[in-house]
Amino acid sequence: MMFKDELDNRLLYINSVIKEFLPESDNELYKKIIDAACYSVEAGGKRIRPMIMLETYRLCGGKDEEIVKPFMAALEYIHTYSLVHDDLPAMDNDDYRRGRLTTHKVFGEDFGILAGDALLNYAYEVMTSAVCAASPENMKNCAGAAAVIARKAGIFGMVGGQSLDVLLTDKPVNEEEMEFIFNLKTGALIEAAFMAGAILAGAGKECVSQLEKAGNLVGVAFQIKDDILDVTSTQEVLGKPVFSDEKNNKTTYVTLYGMEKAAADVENMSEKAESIVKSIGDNEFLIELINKLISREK
Ligand code: GRG
Repeated sequence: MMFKDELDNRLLYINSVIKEFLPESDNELYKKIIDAACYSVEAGGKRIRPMIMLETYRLCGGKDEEIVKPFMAALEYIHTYSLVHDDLPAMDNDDYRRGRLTTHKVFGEDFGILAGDALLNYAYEVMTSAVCAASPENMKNCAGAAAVIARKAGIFGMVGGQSLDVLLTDKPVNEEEMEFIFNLKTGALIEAAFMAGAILAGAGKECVSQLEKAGNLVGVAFQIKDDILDVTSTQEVLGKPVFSDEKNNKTTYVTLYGMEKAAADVENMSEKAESIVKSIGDNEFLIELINKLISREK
């Protein structure tokens, strides 16, 4: 099967998993918060984090895919909460996300905050329920996956990276700070995806740590690519092309290192990530997915 068809098949499956665990209630009094929380999740997205998690579970010999499902859904809820909060007026103040109006634009700023809070907490509810429901032989792996996701989403992960990013808004960013932000803000949740799949499959410490490294390389390459696309995709304003770098006066990987090094680093990092994956096992789809993420044009 062609990669594109496989990708479409997996996307359909992952969307069904994400939908399966969404919160529901017949009580009308919950309606607005559930609608606001589900709105952003149902808007779609590339779903790369759950997709990667399922593939590393397979790569590490996992056989019962039912075990991974709640963790795939939970990681996507956490990612979505981060986007909902990132779009708020106090942060990036964006009106559009995933091709639709942002959550706070539709439901109000208060419910933008609450929808993010709801998704984050609900993700932990889904994961801890899965830990409690696991058979004795799976319980340790499920708890391990939940712990990794919690750490990578929090202070020592995405929230830590976003915090430094916010602190340095409109300030010059040095190499060390940029590395910190990239590793944590973007890298951490992708590392969590690589690691959680492996942990759920019962992989050993060394293998999980190798996949953490691969996740970091993919996450950072993904973010550098994002910065490259910011420069190459121009926007027409009053008939004149405007580069996004000029719009927000932001230090990016490209402004810090130049386009040539940025492109070379992306290639280099993805090659390293691919060779780590290949050293662990055979998963052609995961290799192609890594390639696709860094060669994307939007
Ligand atoms: C608010 C705690 C908190 C964190 C926000 C994710 C994030 C941190 C900010 C979004 C801004 C941004 C450009 C982050 C870099 C990572 C990135 C490209 C996120 C978008 O992820 P995709 O491309 O989005 O996977 P989809 O919509 O496809 O799921």
